[in-house]
Amino acid sequence: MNSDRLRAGEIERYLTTRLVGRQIFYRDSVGSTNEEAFDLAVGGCPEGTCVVAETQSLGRGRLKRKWHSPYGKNIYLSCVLRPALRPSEVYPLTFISCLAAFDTVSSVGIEPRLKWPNDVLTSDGRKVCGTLLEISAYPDVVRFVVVGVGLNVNMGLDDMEEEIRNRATSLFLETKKRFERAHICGMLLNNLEKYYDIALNRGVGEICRLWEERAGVRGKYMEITQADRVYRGVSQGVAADGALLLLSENGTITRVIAGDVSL
Ligand code: BT5
Repeated sequence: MNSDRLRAGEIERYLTTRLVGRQIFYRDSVGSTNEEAFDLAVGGCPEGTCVVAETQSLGRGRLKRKWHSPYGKNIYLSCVLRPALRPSEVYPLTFISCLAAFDTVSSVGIEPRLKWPNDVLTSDGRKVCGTLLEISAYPDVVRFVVVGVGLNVNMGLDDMEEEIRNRATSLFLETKKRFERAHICGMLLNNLEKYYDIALNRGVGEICRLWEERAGVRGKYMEITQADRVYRGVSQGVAADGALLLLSENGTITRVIAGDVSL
């Protein structure tokens, strides 16, 4: 199974989508699949176009953090979407990738947890997947969105750098089974389209509702760190635009739209 490849033809065998993944660019090595997808989007590629890679030398998280991308072990995927949304409505699309990964992880028998805004963890708090939404927009309309997903599939402890060894995991580490990445990737893309369709047909507010339901955050005490401050309070759930609502001790409700949650 170590020799499995993510090639488009392999992934297509598992696709049931009409849009997402109908064109897949397979790369052995890239800087970042998000960057490649961004360039393809600027060049006018069709909606649903994806880039997958065996490794990334500059895989990125939020705030220029590094996404560790050992060769041939995991899924590094980016998908171009062109939703007819206003820039202010686009943030909840982060949740479609988290929900898609959540369902994919569940389907192999692992119980996942969602962590606001962009992580999928296992029940002991280890990160199995991170997602990164990048946007190009005019003042009044979205031009395109790149949805990036890093899902750890066959990565073992030896494949991990020190920085993440205590906080990351993979489908393999959780189940002691190796997985065919093309199969996992196909399921992920099918799920991505399922949630994208919900966002388009029922509105992004419905995506926020589904995310909140799966995450079970309502009523939980949370601390959210941003570069220069910490928000503390009891979660009142997620607003229709994706902001996390926190009730602080003095009774005010704060809308938080970025940051890291301490669990
Ligand atoms: C994320 O950022 O979690 C978003 C990760 C998105 C990665 C995908 S891969 C395909 C596409 N192309 C890209 O260049 N990016 C996307 P953030 O919430 O900021 O979390 C980053 C933190 O996660 C790091 O600082 C590490 O602590 C941890 N981390 C890095 N690599 C990891 C890995 N492979 N597994 C688990 N945790 C990791």
